Amino acid sequence: MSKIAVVPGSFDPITNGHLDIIERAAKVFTEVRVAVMNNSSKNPLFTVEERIELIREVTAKFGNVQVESSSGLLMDYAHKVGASAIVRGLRAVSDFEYEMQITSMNRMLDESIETFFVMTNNQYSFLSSSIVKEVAQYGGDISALVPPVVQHALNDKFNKK
Ligand code: COD
Repeated sequence: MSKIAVVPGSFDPITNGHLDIIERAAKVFTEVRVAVMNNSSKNPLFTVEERIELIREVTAKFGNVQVESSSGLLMDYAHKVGASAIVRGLRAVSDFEYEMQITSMNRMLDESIETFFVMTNNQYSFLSSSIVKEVAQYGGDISALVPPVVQHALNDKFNKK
């Protein structure tokens, strides 16, 4: 039986931490849908299309990962694609409160879809898209934090500004 998991996020841009979670999900589930949620409360550096393209390039090697965007509720999207699970990454205790809040809300919206938490590889436990953008903006070395294609995209963004 096919088991579909959704890995949702902003992915502005995708980092090695995100990739680690997607890879772990792709090993367990038949199909993974990475959902770039068009979250109006954030002011993104990359357009949704740019984020999708970067994620597609770095996840193509897994074979069972599809990338799409959605602008509504996550649970509506998950229901629409027939997912049985949401997979989220946990970095540190500080992630727990926020994750508990959104998971409880999502469960109220649709009890049939379970949320699973995957602990990141220790080497990425400090990593976030915001940190990567800040270091890249001031010319720091981010080669250990993001795939090369993302590093180039960040350099292009900041060199243009
Ligand atoms: N290691 C492991 N995991 C990581 C790392 C890392 N270094 N960095 C990030 N992650 C994980 C995060 O914990 C998360 O699980 C995922 O990767 C994506 O992270 P982000 O930061 O790109 O995305 P978020 O957390 O901003 O995504 C929030 C959503 C967009 C999913 C949320 O706002 C949402 O569902 N919006 C849609 C509207 C909705 O349905 N709202 C109701 C629920 S409150």
